[in-house]
Formats: sequence, C-alpha cells, structure tokens
Amino acid sequence: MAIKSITLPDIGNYDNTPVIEVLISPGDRVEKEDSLITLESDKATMEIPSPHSGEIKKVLVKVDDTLKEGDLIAEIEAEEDANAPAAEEKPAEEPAADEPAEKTTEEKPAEPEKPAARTEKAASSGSTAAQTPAPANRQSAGAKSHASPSVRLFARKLGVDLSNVPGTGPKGRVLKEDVEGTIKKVMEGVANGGTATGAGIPPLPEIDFSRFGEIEEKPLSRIKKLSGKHLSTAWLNIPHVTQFDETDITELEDFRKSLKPRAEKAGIKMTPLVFVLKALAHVLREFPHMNASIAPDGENLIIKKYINLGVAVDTPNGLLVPVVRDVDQKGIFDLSEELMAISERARSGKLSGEDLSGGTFSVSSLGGIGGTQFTPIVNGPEVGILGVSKASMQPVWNGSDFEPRLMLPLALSYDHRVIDGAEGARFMTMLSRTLTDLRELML
Ligand code: CAO
Repeated sequence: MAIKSITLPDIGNYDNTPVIEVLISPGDRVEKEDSLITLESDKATMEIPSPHSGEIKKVLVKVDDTLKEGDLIAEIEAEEDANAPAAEEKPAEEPAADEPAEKTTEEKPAEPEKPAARTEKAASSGSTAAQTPAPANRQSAGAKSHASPSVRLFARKLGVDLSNVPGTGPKGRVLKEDVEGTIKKVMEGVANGGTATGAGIPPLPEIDFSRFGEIEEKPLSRIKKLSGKHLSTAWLNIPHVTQFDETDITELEDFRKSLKPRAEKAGIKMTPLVFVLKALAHVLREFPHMNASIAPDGENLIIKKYINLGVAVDTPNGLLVPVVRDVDQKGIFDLSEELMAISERARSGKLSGEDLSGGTFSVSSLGGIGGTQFTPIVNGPEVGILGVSKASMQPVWNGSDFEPRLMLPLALSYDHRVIDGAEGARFMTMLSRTLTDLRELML
C-alpha cells in the first residue's frame, strides 16, 4: 500500500474548469473508477474517476476551484492493482449498453475530440480507460436514470429521486427542466390541499394528441377540478379493498311499491336508495369502526357517534356529495323527502358548505342508470363507501328450484388500514341481511 497522488488527467481542450461537486471525503473507501469530483465547463460536465482502489487520505480540491490537467485532486492509500479486469481496458468513450449512442449538443464539449483520438491518447499516455474522464452522459453501471452529473447534483440538492422523474431528453435523458417540472407538480399537489404522500409518483406522459387527429380542448368545470383533486388524494392515501355482494331485495321492493301511493300523495319519490341508507345506518351502529376516521397523526381512530351519510349526486357540472344527517334517527318518508331536496339543491348549484360537510360514511348509487358493479373510491378521511348498482331479476336457487328474485348489486370499498377483510365481509353480510329482511331494523 502506498500513498499516491491523484491528478487531473487529460480532459481535452479544457483549462480552468470549475469543480461543481466533490464526491469524496478523507477516510472514504473508493473503488477504481468511482467518481471523485465533477467538473463543469460551459458546454459539458464530466466526472473524474479514481485511477486506484483504496482509502482517500486527503482531498485537495473544493467546489468552485478551477482545475487543469495535472492539478492535484486527492491523495489515496492505493491498493495494488493486481489483474486489472479486461473491462477496464475499454475506452471510456465506448457507450455503455444502456447508454444512448448520440450525445446532445448541450452535453458535447465545445471542441469535441473524436472518440478514437481520445482513446489513442489514453493508450499512448499509458493511462487506462479508468483514468480517462467519463463523458458527461455516461451512466454508471446499474444507474437507472440517464442524466448529466449537473442534473444529478441539482436533483440531489433538492432531494429528488431521479428514478421518479420521467426524462424528456434524447432517449429519455432526464433534463434539469424535468426535475423542475416534477417539483412543481409536487408543490401544486401540496398547495392544493393534497398531502405529500404519493408525491413521488411519476406524472403521466404529456402527449400532443393533435399529432394523431383533430382535437378540442375544453376547461374542466370547477367542481370537476376540486373533486378530481380530492379523489386523487383519497386514491393515493387510502389502501382500498372493495368487497362485492348481491342482495335479495324482492320483499323490500314489494314493500316500497306498497308505500308508493302514500309517498306520491305526499309529493315524495321513494326509491330503493332510502332503504339502503336506513339499513346502512343500522349496520354502522354495529360496526363503529366503519363510521370513523384515522386521526391526522395516524395513531388513533376517531369514532363518530353520529351517522351522517354523504350521498353522491350526479350534477351537470360534476359529482357532489351532500350529507344527509342523523340517518339512524329518521324515518323512510323523511329521508326520501330530504334526499329529493338535497339532490335538487345539488343539481341547481344551491348547496351550502354545511350541506357538504360532516359526513361519516358515503353512498354512491348508480342504480337509476345501470351497470352491474363498480368500485367506489372512499371519500377520505372517511373509512368506507357503499356503491349501489341496478337491481335486476335473477333466477336464484332456493334449495329445490330456481326462483325469480330481485337482486341488488352492492360494492363496499373500505380503508384496509382500519377495516380487516373479515370485518368488511361481516359488515356486508349484515347489510345484505337487513336489506333482504327489513325486520332486522327493529332488532
Ligand atoms: N336498482 C334499480 N332501480 C333503481 C335503483 C336500483 N339500485 N336505484 C334507483 N332506481 C330507480 C328508481 O326507483 C327510479 O325509478 P322510478 O323513476 O321508476 O321511480 C329511477 O331508478 C331513478 O332513480 P334516481 O336516480 O332518480 O333516484 P335515487 O334515489 O336512486 O338516486 C341520486 C338519487 C341523487 C343518488 C341519483 O339521482 C344520482 O345522482 N346518482 C348518481 C350518483 C353518482 O354519480 N355516483 C357516482 C359517483 S362516483 O363516480
């Protein structure tokens, strides 16, 4: 073992090139070819590799120093270079397997040497490829993202993981603007009430659709923009499980029809949904964890002793979720009247802030439209949401025959951090039982 000086090798026609990054400290162990410092001229950045393996004893440069060939970089207690692997004989300019063959203007030195010329120089000076600075766009083996050292430095300073930044440069190279764009998107999400969780998720690619045909660009409604952000936040923050069931509501439907004349007389439209709300309130009493929210510190569960159900309403401008309060304390007629009033206010844009707040669990019914099932997104920070699809007559086996029964498809999505699968299944089973036999409500 001997102390050896590491000097700046021939880097082409560059004098007084500033150091933008010092990657080593005294005491660091480096392998041959590990980068020691990064230089950046006005046209190119390059990492200077170590010619030896060993322990760094002294670092003789600092950021903003300017270097020329032969200047001292560091002192290393070098190990013997026994049996230098054949790969080390490879000229630095030969692109790595995963590296783009071309280099951008931005990345080329001002007066680029022909790769062959630099190879010759390395060989004639007795230096190995290891001593020749790697071009700026060279990636270390196994590196996931293509980016120049200056972009890597920029990302590192801002704590951005480059593997999360989609590159828009040639062959997917990550540019400084890509890092800036990622940070901007994250900051917008946070500023708009999102949480930082999931912020590292790469954005979808931006595509110029007009390249493929005629397009028309229309602004999203204010409601769509707001609900879109809320839905994304809920989707990203809540580990969802959706459990499906089909409930026999043949008798419920007979009962509803029998009440219809009375309801019509009172000017009320009584749909299956109010029965679902009533049954839900009953089951939520038995499953208080479903009528809860995780505390912001993530350490506690806040259980609500009131049952206020948010009902998703389809409006011309987008989805709104007004809240029907104290559902457990109201009768079917009152609930029907309230549901009619609140959905009318939602559609005519007359909901108040009060109407839209205080929900403890939500319901999304597409039963009046169609479809057999869908997976609703939990209206966080609530814990669960019930999706209701269109009931249909189906042949159901009763043990000896097929019977025509009216079956209602239900989908329960819940936050799996709060509700275990077994609890979710029990909840659904009790809800189904209650809807099939409304006498359960009296128990
Ligand atoms: N199965 C079969 N028929 C059903 C049904 C079901 N599950 N639910 C409702 N119906 C019937 C009703 O009985 C009514 O029939 P009649 O006109 O013969 O009486 C018809 O479908 C229309 O009902 P409705 O939709 O007007 O009333 P509702 O009480 O079922 O729902 C409301 C009210 C406000 C929830 C609903 O109008 C609505 O906006 N639904 C859309 C919700 C939504 O967009 N969810 C998706 C959110 S997530 O993207």
